[in-house]
Amino acid sequence: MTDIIKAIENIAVEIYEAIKTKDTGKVDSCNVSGDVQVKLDVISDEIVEKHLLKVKSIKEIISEEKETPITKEEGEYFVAYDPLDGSSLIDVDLSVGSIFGIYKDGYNGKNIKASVYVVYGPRVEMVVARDVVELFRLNENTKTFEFVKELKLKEKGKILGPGGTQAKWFDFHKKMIDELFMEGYRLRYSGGMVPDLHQILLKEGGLFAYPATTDKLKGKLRKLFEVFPFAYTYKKAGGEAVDGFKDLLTLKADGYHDTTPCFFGSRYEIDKVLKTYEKNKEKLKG
Ligand code: AHM
Ligand code: MG
Repeated sequence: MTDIIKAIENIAVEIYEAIKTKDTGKVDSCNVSGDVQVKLDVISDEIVEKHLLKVKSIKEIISEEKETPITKEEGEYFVAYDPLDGSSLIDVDLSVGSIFGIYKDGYNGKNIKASVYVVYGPRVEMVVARDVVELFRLNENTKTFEFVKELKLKEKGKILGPGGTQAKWFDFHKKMIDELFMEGYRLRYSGGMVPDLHQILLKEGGLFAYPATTDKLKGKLRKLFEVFPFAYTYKKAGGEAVDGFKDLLTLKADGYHDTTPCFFGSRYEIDKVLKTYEKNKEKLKG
């Protein structure tokens, strides 16, 4: 596992360099989920692949940018990654990130053993979740990551990141979000789940929601590359991660690019989500 984390540190340094120096434009193709790709998606994907394939303990890798995995002869870990999450923000110079889920025996929620994400912001930070959740910061002189502190969520936060097209929200979801704002929560949503979830984690509480919508009952965010890794991080930090009804890490993945509605946060907010969704579960059917 340490060798995988070391490889991710090297990947982060290289992707950050690419973000600073390469073209921010689009390519003519879409990825397997139909998202428009930018050149940096492709470059970042190549950087991750190059480094991870050299790691002995890795058996298989699968990228959000690719249809199928690459399998090796040796190794025990399965790594699912989103090389450049939030890349639609690259041309407006907002923060983006890389996400890695490290699995054993396949890619279901219960099989995730560790998760790592990197935020490319004014500074580069890396959060590693194993038994505990630790924050590291890139020292630009030495190109190494230095330990900053352990991260823990409190029972309740003050900020809210409500994703999904509002015109397509279910009425009960809209009411829940409105009630949270009326309780005093403040809006914090950039459109990049890495910086948005990083903010809630570092501010020690709050709620990020990417719900089912009337046009997309399974939400947008992908289980393997985005949802399971962050669910693991939030749970290890003392928070909760649910699909509205269940712990996200009890879910199976129906295909590599399967999506799910998801909510990450501290206990108070997730409790409200669970109660609201239980009361309204019939409305989500058909
Ligand atoms: P991407 O992997 O194509 O970048 O898409 C994932 C991103 C997340 O970072 C973010 O939370 C979400 O898409 C934003 O979606 P929306 O534009 O619908 O708010
Ligand atoms: Mg993504």
